[in-house]
This record gives sequence, structure tokens and C-alpha cells, in this order.
Amino acid sequence: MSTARIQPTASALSTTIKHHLRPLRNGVVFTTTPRHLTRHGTKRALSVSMSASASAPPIPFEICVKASVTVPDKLGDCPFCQRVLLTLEEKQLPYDLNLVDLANKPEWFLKINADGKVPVIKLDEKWVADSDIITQALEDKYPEPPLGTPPEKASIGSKIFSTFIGFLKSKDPNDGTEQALLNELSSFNDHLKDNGPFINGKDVSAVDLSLGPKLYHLEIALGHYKNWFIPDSLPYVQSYTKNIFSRDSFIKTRALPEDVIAGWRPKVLA
Ligand SMILES: N[C@@H](CCC(=O)N[C@@H](CS)C(=O)NCC(=O)O)C(=O)O
Repeated sequence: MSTARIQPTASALSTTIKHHLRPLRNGVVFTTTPRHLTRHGTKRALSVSMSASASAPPIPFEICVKASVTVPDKLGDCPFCQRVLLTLEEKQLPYDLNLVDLANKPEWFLKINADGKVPVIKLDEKWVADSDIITQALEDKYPEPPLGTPPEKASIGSKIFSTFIGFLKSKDPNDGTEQALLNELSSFNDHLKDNGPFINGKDVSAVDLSLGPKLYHLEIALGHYKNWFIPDSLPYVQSYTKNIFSRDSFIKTRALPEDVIAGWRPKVLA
């Protein structure tokens, strides 16, 4: 089991800092301004060092993620951000969150990433965007515990998210979008039956950390907007979601259901 050692980099938090930062259970710090833009001496990060990750960096990674639209100073509903956070959590790498209001992107954020998309993480003093690139870079730099998925399994379940969106947006119950989703979930169920409990067998791997947040969105959004749930005829998919959603790493990094519902509303109404 890992031990968490909280290392305040300065003795006390100022009132301003308390206003901006929300230290969490695991020592992760929420901030609305990136570290390089805060005045020297006015912001102190709490870093968490984990004994299990021998090559952990001395200071936490800075990562820009979507902010909640329903509750101030909370992580928002971006499955790509959660994927990266899950990777950091599973590798026990410390990080500070920069919460970005995507409806009103701040100038500092657009300077970091002109595309205006999250997640973006600072790696070796450079800001790097895109969850595919970020998770691969983390795997290369911090190989323990190994999370790589063999190439032949890396695209298992990869059509579930797009078919979920098709069904969610659909206004015609007979347009085949529900069946398309069921077909994808059914193939996934077969794969898990023969290879599970995770996509690559007994251990969680990168592909699960990518798919898990998408299935979380699927469950919440389809439950809310269509009163639709993964059917009992797909028990391996049902256990898979329960298993992934109950991991500590998932609980720490998941979005609020209200944010997931709010996030999909424009697509449902379009
Ligand atoms: N391919 C990107 C997708 C990232 C992405 O689409 N992020 C959304 C939030 S879930 C975003 O930043 N949207 C803001 C925008 O498009 O303006 C990744 O894997 O990181």
C-alpha cells in the first residue's frame, strides 16, 4: 500500500490562497490560475509524494482541466481530462489542477493551447495537449505500474462512445441508433466474457482508463435523457462499469452527475 506524505512547500496558506485553492483528501490542489501566473510567494502548493512511484517528479504536474459548470471550484465533466487524471492517479503521480471555464476561456489558457481544448499538462517545462499524447508520454516517462495495452486490444470498445452520442442525439426511436449502440456493447460484453474482467485481462490498462469515463457519461446521460440503462442481457459490461467506477482513482477524478447532464444538454436539444 502506498503512503501519502503531504509536503507543504511553505509554512501557511494566505487568505488569498485559501480562496483560490481547495486542497483535497489526497493533497491534490485546485486552482483557477496556473502556477506560473501566480505571484512568487503568494501561492503555496501542497504536494503529495507517494512511496510506490520511485521516479515521481519532485513537484506536482500542472494540468488544465474543465471546470464544473454547476459548482464553483470543482472538476468538470471532460472524459478526456478524467482519462489523464486516472493515469496520474494509477501511477501515483502528484498533480495540481488548473480549472478552466470552457465557456469563457481565459487568455492565459489560450496562450498555453491555442486550440482551446483540455486536457493540457506541463511536461518537461512544455505544455502538451491531447489525452492520447499525454497518456503515452506519462507511460514512457513513468512506466510503473505498467498501463500499456497490447495493440491488438487497444481498440476494443472504441466505437461505444460515438454510437452512444448517436443514440443520445437521436429523436427517432426507429433510426437504428439504439441498435447500433447495443451491437457495440454486445461485442464488448463478449470480449469481457472471454478476456475480462478488464479489456486486457486481470489488470487495468490504458484502454480501460480511456473507456471508463466514456461509459460513465453514457450511463448518466442515457439514464437521464432517455431513461435507458445497460440491459441485464450484458452482465459483463454491467460488472465492468461497476468495477471501474468503484476504483479509488475513479471516485477521486469523476465529474458530478449534474455536470455530465448539463454538458450533454446542448447535444440533446440540438
Ligand atoms: N482529442 C482530445 C479531445 C479533448 C476535448 O475535446 N476536450 C473538450 C472538453 S471534453 C474541450 O476542451 N472542448 C473545448 C472546446 O472545444 O472549445 C483529447 O483526447 O484530449
